[in-house]
Amino acid sequence: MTSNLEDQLLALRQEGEAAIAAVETLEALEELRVNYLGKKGQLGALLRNMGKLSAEERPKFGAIANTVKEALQNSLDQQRATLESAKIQAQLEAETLDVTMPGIYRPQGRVHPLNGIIDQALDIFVGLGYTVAQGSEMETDYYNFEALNTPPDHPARDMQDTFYLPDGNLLRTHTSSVQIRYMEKEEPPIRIVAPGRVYRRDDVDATHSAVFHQIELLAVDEGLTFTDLKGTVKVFLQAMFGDLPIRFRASYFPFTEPSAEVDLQWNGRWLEVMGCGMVDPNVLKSVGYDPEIYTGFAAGFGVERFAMVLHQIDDIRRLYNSDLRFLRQF
Ligand code: 2NL
Repeated sequence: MTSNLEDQLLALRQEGEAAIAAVETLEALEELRVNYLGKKGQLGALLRNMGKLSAEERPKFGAIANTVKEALQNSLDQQRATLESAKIQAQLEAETLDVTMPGIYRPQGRVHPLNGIIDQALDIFVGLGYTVAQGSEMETDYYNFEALNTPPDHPARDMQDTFYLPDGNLLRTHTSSVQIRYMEKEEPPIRIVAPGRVYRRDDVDATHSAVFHQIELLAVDEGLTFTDLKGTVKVFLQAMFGDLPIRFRASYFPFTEPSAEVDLQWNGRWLEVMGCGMVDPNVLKSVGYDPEIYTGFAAGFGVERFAMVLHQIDDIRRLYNSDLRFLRQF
């Protein structure tokens, strides 16, 4: 009886150790533990037969059963340690970062020269207390011309100069329309700067484009004079171009009176860079401001022209080609 049970114990140990050594996953190992050492496991089943043994046989059998249990437990612990470290090793290998691998090339973009000029100009005006205003590129005849004291027979209204849309609207020829809409909504004092894309029916050449960019500024308050205009324009131009001489030349715009053109001495030559003037009383009236109380000044310039002067660009079309060999220079 004893030897039979003993043989079964030893066979269980041998079979168990072999099975444990062969197992490849922690989950399968746990199944084996339950199978051999668990409450309803094989070792327990053999131990339940101990009752059939004589009083002398029992301690001997019990001692063997203990060594078998310890041996199996040892094998389980060992195999668990082996599998766990193999698992960590595999994870480490899978997550390894080879810092000597070449990186992924991500080309870096940069600010387009036109946006660079716009950013610079807006920064200067914001620094002077101006608010940036923007609006639609499609406009009505009223906001683009009529409210700006531009009579129906003015050459700017000619079909030859303006893009009219089939529905009677047009593509704005300046950003002044943004300023008219702003004045309609707000009361003085007003200081705004309006950057944006504008459209003219020009033949395209080295210095003309049908689509270009303009920045206009407008200030309306009690007591503003031409001196305020001159001071503002001078501060702005010197911040953009450096401490160079400037001069004002009398000119004409329908929406300002008096009007002037501003020249800048650049590389020893006088260069026309801006137009400006005191807001015509008719423009103030059209937005409901009393010209007996308020005066205003306004100015406008082309962004492309500034970019061409500052970066020595010889052809306006280079600004629109998106040729990286050109754009990388800025
Ligand atoms: C230029 C000249 C100018 C203005 C724009 C303006 C706007 C309002 C009222 C009065 Cl709402 N004037 N704008 C005035 C003078 C000149 O632009 O050469 N632009 C490229």
